Amino acid sequence: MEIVVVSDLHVLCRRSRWRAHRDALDALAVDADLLVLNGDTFDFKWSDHATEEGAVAEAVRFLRGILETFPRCRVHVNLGNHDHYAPYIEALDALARRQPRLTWHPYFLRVGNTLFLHGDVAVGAVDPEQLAVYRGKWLHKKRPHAFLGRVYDMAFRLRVHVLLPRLFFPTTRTLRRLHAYIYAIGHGADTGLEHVYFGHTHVPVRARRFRGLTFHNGGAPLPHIAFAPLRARV
Ligand SMILES: [Mn+2]
Repeated sequence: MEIVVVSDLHVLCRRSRWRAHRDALDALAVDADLLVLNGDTFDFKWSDHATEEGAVAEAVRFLRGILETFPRCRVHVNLGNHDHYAPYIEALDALARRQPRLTWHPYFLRVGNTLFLHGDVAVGAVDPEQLAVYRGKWLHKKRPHAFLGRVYDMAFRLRVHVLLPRLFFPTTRTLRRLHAYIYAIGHGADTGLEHVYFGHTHVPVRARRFRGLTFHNGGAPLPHIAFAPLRARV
């Protein structure tokens, strides 16, 4: 089974360069059996839409477009923190009921020897209860004032968004937390798990071995950060 996985597109956020990578994604996913959108596919916190309805409608259009572009491919959506957003979840669930090729889960997908999860357990939420509490804060998240958006635009020009994740998410600590969470949900190496695909940290991880598992993170389509959709054969 050919699987393509892509994380942290942050569609809806003007700072994301996802459009520049769409052709590469399309080329990779054209003959895939499954496309995994691995969380923060949409960024409702930093959406420029005037209304939440507008933002949700654009997200649904994007997913419909994906399903049309890859007519023989199944599409699985894992939520991340930025799209663990109640109005979107309702629309996503409604779409999945109408589209048998589309499935979704708030936290993860296991296929054979491979686990896909967003990776926000890296903030320190190393069991399902802690992660649910963290995600709960995003369900009805209000958008910050437009001024803060402009501050972030400037911070991006200064590459703060490149430096801070490396500070907050040193890879060994991230992998230690992912490892703890994976065992807490009962998907350890003892169950035949070999590969873990995650995102969230915006720090690329290329097939790093850690305590019996191999971890992969394709980065994020943000300026000055490496990004690539990844291919997994399961
Ligand atoms: Mn995230």
